[in-house]
Amino acid sequence: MKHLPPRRGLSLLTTLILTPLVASAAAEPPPPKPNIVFLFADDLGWGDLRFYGHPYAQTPHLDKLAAEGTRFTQCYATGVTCCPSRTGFMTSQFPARFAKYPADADFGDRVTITALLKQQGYATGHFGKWHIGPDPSAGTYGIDAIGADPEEPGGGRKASATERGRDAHLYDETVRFIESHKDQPFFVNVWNHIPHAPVNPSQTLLDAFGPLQVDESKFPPQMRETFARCKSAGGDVSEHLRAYLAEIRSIDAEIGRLLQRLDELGLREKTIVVFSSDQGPADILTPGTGPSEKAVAKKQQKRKNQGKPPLIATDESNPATNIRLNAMGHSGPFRGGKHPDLVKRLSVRLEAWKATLPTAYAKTASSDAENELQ
Ligand SMILES: [Ca+2]
Repeated sequence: MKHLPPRRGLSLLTTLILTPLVASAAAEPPPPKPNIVFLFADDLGWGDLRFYGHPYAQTPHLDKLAAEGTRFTQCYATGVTCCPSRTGFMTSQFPARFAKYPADADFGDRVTITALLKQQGYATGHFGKWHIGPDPSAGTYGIDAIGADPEEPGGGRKASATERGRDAHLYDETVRFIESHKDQPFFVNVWNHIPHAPVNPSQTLLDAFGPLQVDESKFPPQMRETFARCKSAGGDVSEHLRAYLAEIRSIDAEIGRLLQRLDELGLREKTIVVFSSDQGPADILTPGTGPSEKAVAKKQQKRKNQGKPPLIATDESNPATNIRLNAMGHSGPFRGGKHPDLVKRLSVRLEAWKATLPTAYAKTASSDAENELQ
């Protein structure tokens, strides 16, 4: 057999691959482009939804979505904090490939899913949490409409904006976006703040869990350890879990409203809806203990040095009412979640990596590692 020169071989290969596609495209209309709605929760645990086994969660709309769709039971996030995980989703790149923390420095020349879809004729939108660069304005990453909330470093949002919950407004914006673009393909990121601390639902939302008294025997040992830390800090397990579940119930209700609107617009069969969390649950922030507490303390000190107000308003004199204890995320049958894995593993690797870098660059890497604790 006579071998072709490499360039010719590549060209032939390209021709062979493309020819059937071109022929197919000439004979048939192009396949329809599905709409895509990507629902992202922040710090939600694997076990925080009813259909993944939480004994008290009220998530009927997500349960129905799981029953009617595909329920994934094994996947990996690209980071154990917010920005690194979102970097993986937006760029398909491991965050370690970025020299700078993308929340501060953006994605540089890396291609994003939104830019690719924009090139394919999609209307693109992003509503809610941002935390993926310094410029949340229309046009960034090929996104036509950005409704990013003003946020603190780390992505928290303090107030319950309405009785419906602190993320209800972003579903209002998303529905308006979909209504405006219902006659063309669209992609929309719906990036919730819930249940990232501070978890602080309205009384209306709390009322749904009013009678709940937690039976700790319904949880695996690792969650009972969380309950023990809560109690040792003066907290009431039932009270704090009620608050946590009330916020999750609020986004479930909003998702139900969004899905209903898609049905009313006749878009059910044209729309892919995906729900995910960015990583595992944060540890409860018991005063003075745990890696999450240390990370928050470091951030608080940094903000104090910069003359900025504290991240989270808390009543330090009364830990039983400290809303930081409301972060009662459940990892299901697993251990770990946000922060702990990062502190135990990644920091060690970064230290080894720094030893191979020029001094000036190692300083940047160290600074970025500290930022990732957000
Ligand atoms: Ca997160």
